Amino acid sequence: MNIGVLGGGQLAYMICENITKTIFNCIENIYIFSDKKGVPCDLLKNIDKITLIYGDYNLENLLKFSEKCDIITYEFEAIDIDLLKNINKTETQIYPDIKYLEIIQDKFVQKEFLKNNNLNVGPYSVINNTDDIYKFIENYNYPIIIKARCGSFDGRGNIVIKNEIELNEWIVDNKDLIENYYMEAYINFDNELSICGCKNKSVINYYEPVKNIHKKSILIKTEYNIDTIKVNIKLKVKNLYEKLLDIFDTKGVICCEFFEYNNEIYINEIALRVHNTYHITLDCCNISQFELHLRSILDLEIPQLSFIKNGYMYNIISNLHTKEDILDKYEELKEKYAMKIKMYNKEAIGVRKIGHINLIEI
Ligand code: AIR
Repeated sequence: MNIGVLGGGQLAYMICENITKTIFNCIENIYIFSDKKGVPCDLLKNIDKITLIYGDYNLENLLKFSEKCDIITYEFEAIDIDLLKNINKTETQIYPDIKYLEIIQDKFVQKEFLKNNNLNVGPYSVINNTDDIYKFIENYNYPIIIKARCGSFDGRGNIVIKNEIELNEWIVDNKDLIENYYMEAYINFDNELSICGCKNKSVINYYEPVKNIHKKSILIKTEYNIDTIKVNIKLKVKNLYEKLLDIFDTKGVICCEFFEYNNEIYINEIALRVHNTYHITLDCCNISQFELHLRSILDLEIPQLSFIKNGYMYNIISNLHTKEDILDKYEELKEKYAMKIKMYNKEAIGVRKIGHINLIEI
């Protein structure tokens, strides 16, 4: 079996690092496609069975790439869907199925889809003109959060608007681009949670939910401990995830993020890929989400997913949450937790995830 991965960032890097012996034996090659050099996957270039292919994301390049692959997966979502539809016309399979990718690529369309399928989401609205924004604020009041509909992640493209002055400024700066955004009421959540797993041969497998902390819309910490999340909330998260995977019926890891507010949960966002909030599985679970993803797309057996250790994951984020910040926190925890540092071979440009640290309960 020849596998292709679109994207050469840290997620692709960790997928490839988690090729276990069983997986290694059932693949001939893994091809990684990246539109630039200087990416985390560059580190894999001398590894047996792994080949890096650099080029622009255009039809010619991607069709050539797909000819080498039986299965293609992706490690980021902002890929031109029309290019992928062309690959879909060939023998090569893409997982997760791009009909779901098309839905989630536009975060407004994603919210509409979830709402229409009776899956709980918070208040949101399209922005066709400034009147839409004023009306929304009349209903929900400040603050609101304006989000880029397409192409953004890690908090990029999210703007919290706290008052009229900030709103007017935003309108002036974005008046010609207003339709590229949609808005959400700011949920003053009690917790942010996520869950991740996959569906194979009609069976839905998932890890226990985890609790997350964000700063400026970017994940800085994930926590897993049996008692962290209330039992009734865990149940709601799992039920909602099962409903979601009944609809998103495809191979590959799918992650869902939630807000917990007043004993209710609301879907914040869905990712059709391995996810930062489950990097903790690398050191605290029986198998990692990366191995799970490979097993899922290759139709290999999926064991019951379980946490075998409590732990934390801290993101190392340039100009926001540095390695030193985390090592300072570790000083107080080092009696109880082992530490594993993972750097991604990325330059510290702007606010950017460049590594993570897992703390594993001893
Ligand atoms: N990524 C994809 N969607 C969300 C995230 N965080 C990962 C992928 C992608 C990398 O982030 O691995 O390649 C890009 O990060 P950056 O900082 O280079 O933009």
